[in-house]
Amino acid sequence: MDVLFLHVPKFNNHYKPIGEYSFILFPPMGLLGLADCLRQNGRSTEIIHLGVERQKQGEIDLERILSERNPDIVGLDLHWHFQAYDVIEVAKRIKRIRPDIAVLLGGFTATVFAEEILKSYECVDFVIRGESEVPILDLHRQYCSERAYDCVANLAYRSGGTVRLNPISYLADERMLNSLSFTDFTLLKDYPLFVESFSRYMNIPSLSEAMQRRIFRNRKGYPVFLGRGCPHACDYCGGGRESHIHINSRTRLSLRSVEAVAASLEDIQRFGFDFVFLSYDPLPCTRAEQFYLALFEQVKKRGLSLAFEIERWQLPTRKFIQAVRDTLPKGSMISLTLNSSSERVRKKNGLFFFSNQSVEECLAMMDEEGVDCLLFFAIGLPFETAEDLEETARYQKYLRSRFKRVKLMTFVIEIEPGSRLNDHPDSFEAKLHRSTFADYYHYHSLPSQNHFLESGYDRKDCPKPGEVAEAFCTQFCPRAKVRGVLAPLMCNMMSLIWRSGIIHLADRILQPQSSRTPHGVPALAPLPRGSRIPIPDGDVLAPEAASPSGAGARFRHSDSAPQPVEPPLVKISTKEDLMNRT
Ligand code: B12
Ligand code: SF4
Repeated sequence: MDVLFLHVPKFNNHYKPIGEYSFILFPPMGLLGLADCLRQNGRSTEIIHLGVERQKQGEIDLERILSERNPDIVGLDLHWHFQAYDVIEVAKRIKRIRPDIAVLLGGFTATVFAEEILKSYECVDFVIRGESEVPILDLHRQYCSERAYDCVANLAYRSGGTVRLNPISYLADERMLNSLSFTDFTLLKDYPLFVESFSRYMNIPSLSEAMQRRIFRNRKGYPVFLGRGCPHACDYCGGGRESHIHINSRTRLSLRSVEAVAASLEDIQRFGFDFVFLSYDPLPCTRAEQFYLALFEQVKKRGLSLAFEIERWQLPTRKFIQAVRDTLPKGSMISLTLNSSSERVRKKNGLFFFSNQSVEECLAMMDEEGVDCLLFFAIGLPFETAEDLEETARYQKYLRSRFKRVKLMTFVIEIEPGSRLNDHPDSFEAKLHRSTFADYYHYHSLPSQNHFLESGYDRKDCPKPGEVAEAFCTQFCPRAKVRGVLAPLMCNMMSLIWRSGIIHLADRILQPQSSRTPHGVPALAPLPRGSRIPIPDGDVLAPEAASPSGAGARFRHSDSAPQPVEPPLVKISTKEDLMNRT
């Protein structure tokens, strides 16, 4: 096989009261597109989701996977920082088993930390920074021929003991995005199991699917790919305007056509999902609504029965709300993001700005028109004082009592690599707990961390992370029906029940035939003994990387790494260029 992709979820997570579960179950939307691009250009490829593999086989047997497929390159997506530890562990195992196979990483987090990763982890050979359709084809061609990597756009690699970062000169254009399929699930091994058990945010491998459905009451959902780039600049986001410029060199939006998106929706339904989310809304309001209304017509024309969750980044008009009600299947809803009840906090964090009054007018319209709304809040934002937190809790209570169709969901904000908050913490009066890849690797290696409650930074004159977590438990937890001190009490009780094993026992009695992984069994088997090349065991850093304080080594970007002298050969990325090149 030419390129084998492995999607590695974050395996060990604890979210009281639930205990052991896997997270990051959706691969990046672009991964199916990458595989399709390789296939359209005559390369053999496949995606294996290691969560699905573990559920199907009871274990992840990398040795068998690699010997059966014998790939030239294994590509691991490292899009979300949550994957930092598990992806590196899989990369190490691949190199132990088959040092001859090239290990390639890509995605947002791999891009932000490309240099550090290549300096610190010998098990990683390449990182493609940013978008990757043409670069991955070029990389494969070079890997199988003269190995002249300086002409592969966006590629980061080691050469002569240093890390080279080729310029990020490849960016997909609209023609490229419209010509690829992002929903051909036949490229994903065992896709029916993915649809059934991984098309949601969490999976508990030690419980049967039937029991999990009882707990989560989930539908089988999938995000449809609409386009790339973002014109907004929410300061906590690692995918806003500036992040896209720094991370992917993307200064503009590239959107897919209505027809291409409608075809994806048809695929999503055909492959067995019953719910789709559109979590991307970067156009100005009028243009966005034109796009959606044309898409809704297609949904009606094609007789699709998928329910929709449409995340709007601006307040929708009455016409749009009515169109959701009249053209989309039952169960569809709109989601909006308010973050904080404080307009001051929202403004200071560069968040979408609409007044509370206009939000309430919009919620009233949805109530009148009979359309459900999911309203997102985030706590732990820079400049959010204890009073702001209390006010947000009060405001939520008021919204709940006034609007019957609105559901509220609150998250603790978390530091994201590549965000403005991450890159300029001083401007936000914040002190970061993690900023290097080694920090993320270490943090995510600790299974008891509850990342849902942990922002990863301290703020001046604002509640401490522990206080934010406590406020979340007592005032904002979406699972608890009660508020105040009773909420954590109930949670502790549930946690005890979970740990007593009663739920697992009941599950085994009710579903004796279902496959599940026994409690406490690690997702990845221990490393095989006797590797042929030395693989660092942990975050082994370059000697110059030790922190001046000596308190834990920290990576520092080195200015000394020589850059390629020649400009890159790949400058543009239309579909025709691609066809001519291969
Ligand atoms: C739409 C979206 C979603 C959708 C769809 C996600 C998906 N499956 O891709 C949903 C709603 C499901 C979602 C969920 C989450 N998201 Co989100 N999401 C976005 C959003 C708005 C756009 C995504 C996007 O356009 N990606 C950009 C394109 C470039 O990526 P792509 O096409 O998928 O992949 C290309 C490259 O990344 C690369 N690549 C990807 N994989 C690989 C692998 C290899 C081997 C190679 C070579 C290349 C490569 O090549 C691809 C093709 O060119 C971004 C913000 C933004 N505006 O970008 C946040 C963003 C990506 N999400 C983010 C987060 C944190 C999350 C959640 C963890 C939130 C949470 N706590 O639950 C979850 C994760 C859920 C999961 N994986 O199971 C962060 C990631 C930050 C980080 N560096 O870790 C972002 C940046 C927003 C933020 N808050 O900072 N998200
Ligand atoms: S959070 Fe803000 S900056 Fe990030 S993708 Fe959404 S709109 Fe863009």
